[in-house]
Amino acid sequence: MSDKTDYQPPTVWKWDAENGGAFAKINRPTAGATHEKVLPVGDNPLQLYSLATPNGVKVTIMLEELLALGHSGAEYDAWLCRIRDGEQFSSGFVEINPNSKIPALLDRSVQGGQRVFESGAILLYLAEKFGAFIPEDPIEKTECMSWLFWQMASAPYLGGGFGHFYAYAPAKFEYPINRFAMETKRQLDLLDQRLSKNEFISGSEYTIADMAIWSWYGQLALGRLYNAAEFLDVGSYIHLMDWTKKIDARKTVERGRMVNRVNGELSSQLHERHQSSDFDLRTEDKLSK
Ligand SMILES: N[C@@H](CCC(=O)N[C@@H](CS)C(=O)NCC(=O)O)C(=O)O
Repeated sequence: MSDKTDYQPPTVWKWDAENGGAFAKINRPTAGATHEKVLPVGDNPLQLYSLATPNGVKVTIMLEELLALGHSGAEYDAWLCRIRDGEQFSSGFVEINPNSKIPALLDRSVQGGQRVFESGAILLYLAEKFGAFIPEDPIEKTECMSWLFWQMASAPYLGGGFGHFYAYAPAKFEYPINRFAMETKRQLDLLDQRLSKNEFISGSEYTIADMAIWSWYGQLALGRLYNAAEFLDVGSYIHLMDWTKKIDARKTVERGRMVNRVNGELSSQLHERHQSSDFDLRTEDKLSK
């Protein structure tokens, strides 16, 4: 182990705002709004405030899937929330998500407006509202719920654990990288075993569990997260890779990934989405001309 340190925790922890990590500027030990700002609201029933991280993308994929099935009630305005600039701490955002994290949804089709936060809760809310992408069969439905909650509980080890120490921490520390690489590979192996016997995560149907898990583990396997595909030897999880590629080929997934995206090719960035034609007319390459 190369992480020799003479650090001794003090009796009472104190906030060191300059800890050097990639998110030092926005992290704070307190909750609540830091500034007053009203959120924009569009004409569609659903208002989404988000960013195209894995947690954001799982919701935009679901919305695009619902629209592709013909559910016009799923029309949505997607507004960009730049978390690196602290926009999740505005008073308007905190009203919709007191936890100050994207994604956050406001359903204006409900009397008085219904807020929904936590990406898993948003997926479940939409699946139940439209009766889609959640199995009717009680056994598959229960599997779907188990895997959806599995994703919500497991991805913090991948993102906040492995991803943070492998890609974002101010230095490469062997102990946490080893610990979280081991756990991430265990999770990948679990999914690979599940997918060796089932076409989709909850069984025979494509559901919100696939959308949630693909957004993290599928994108990791495709080398889109933390530049870690080789380090984690993702190609060895062959069933996971097959499932990943099959989902990646969906038009709805391509669209969902573009919404609220602020990096990559300009033609793949749709900062705000208000209607379906925006995918053809309002990507950053077109707006910057
Ligand atoms: N469990 C939450 C996690 C959401 C989350 O961690 N969002 C991140 C981006 S992926 C965020 O908004 N971070 C801003 C911050 O921590 O201040 C969910 O699934 O909705």
